[in-house]
Amino acid sequence: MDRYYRIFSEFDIDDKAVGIQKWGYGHINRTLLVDTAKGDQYIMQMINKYVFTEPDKVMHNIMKVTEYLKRQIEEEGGDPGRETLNVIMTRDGKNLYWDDEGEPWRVYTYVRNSISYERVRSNEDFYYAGSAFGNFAKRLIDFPADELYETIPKFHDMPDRYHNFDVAVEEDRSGRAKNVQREIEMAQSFRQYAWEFFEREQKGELFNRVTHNDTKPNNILYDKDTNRPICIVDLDTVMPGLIANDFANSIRFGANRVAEDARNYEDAGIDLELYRLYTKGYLDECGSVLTDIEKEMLPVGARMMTIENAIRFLGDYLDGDLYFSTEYPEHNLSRARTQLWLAKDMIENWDEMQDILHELI
Ligand code: ADP
Ligand code: GN1
Ligand code: MG
Repeated sequence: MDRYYRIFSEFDIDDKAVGIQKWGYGHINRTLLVDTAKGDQYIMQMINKYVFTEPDKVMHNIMKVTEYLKRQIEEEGGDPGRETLNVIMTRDGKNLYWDDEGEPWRVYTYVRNSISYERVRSNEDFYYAGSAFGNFAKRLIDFPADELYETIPKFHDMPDRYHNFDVAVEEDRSGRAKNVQREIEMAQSFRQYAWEFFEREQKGELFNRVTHNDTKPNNILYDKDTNRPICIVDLDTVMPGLIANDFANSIRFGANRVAEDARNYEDAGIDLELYRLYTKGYLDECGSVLTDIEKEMLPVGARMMTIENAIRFLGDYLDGDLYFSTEYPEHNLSRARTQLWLAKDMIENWDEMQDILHELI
């Protein structure tokens, strides 16, 4: 813990940490909440170098995007101190502090009076989750995507994801493959769905915008008093990407009938009402700035993102849990199963998912 106090003192804050605790349920970074003597709070995070091999590029993207968002928020008469992330610099003017163990740290102001949810509390919250990410897309619609680095190359490249999955099955580094033959077969049976975006990009029908790439509802901060979203966090994966993928991650995470890591995976399935509400919230905000094909592709993205996460979790399980943090040995398997069963259910409910989209566009 002493180490954390020392690291915090490297940032340009005229105050002193008096309490530091672990914060949030993210799978990637180490997130800490810092309480200070003056009664302020900060979020201090160690960026996971295994996942983000070039943290300086991550910070380049975050600085660019938050500066742009701040200008937009000011023009809208909003509060840039709360409606986007605010990076605190180090005493020597850097946006990252590299500690003596070679780990990169950053500090954000804590968005006061805010809360994030692992599971939304109500259907209404989920409508607003859709509108929050729709608003994020709309605000960034004119941002030049080529000013940003691709911080995790091929992040949502499905053919590449399947290639990596095949390697994980083939190598079976943890010796676990024999126990999950059924899951591997199921994942292989979804391969036919992997190509659609790739082919449409080749034809020029889909193209990169600036996207968040990790639109889980727990990356939204809601105002504790009004219950409305105020800020989108977790901007590490902000980079050029496809709109449908941004829409999609929320659906597979938040409109599943069970939690991402539930053990009763056979109950997983698409909650069509939550899917409808999120889609409505999303399109209410950004429908007017998307192309027709982008809108058509939203459910395709949801199906594809569910399969993507299934093969990532199952691949990591086979690798021996190297990427996602886990709390027990079968954690990644539980996650993979909820995604496989959700994907199966989406395929069975495909016509309904399409009909709902068409009612809304
Ligand atoms: P991870 O990449 O590990 O998911 P996040 O950046 O999403 O890390 O942070 C984890 C959690 O910390 C979030 O879900 C949110 O609850 C909280 N959080 C992150 N940044 C802030 C902030 N600036 N103000 C308030 N809470 C925050
Ligand atoms: C990771 O950081 P977190 O927990 O919000 C992952 C996402 C996955 C998600 C699965 C950089 O997100 O891509 O969809 O877990 N982030 C990265 O829950 O790989
Ligand atoms: Mg997060």
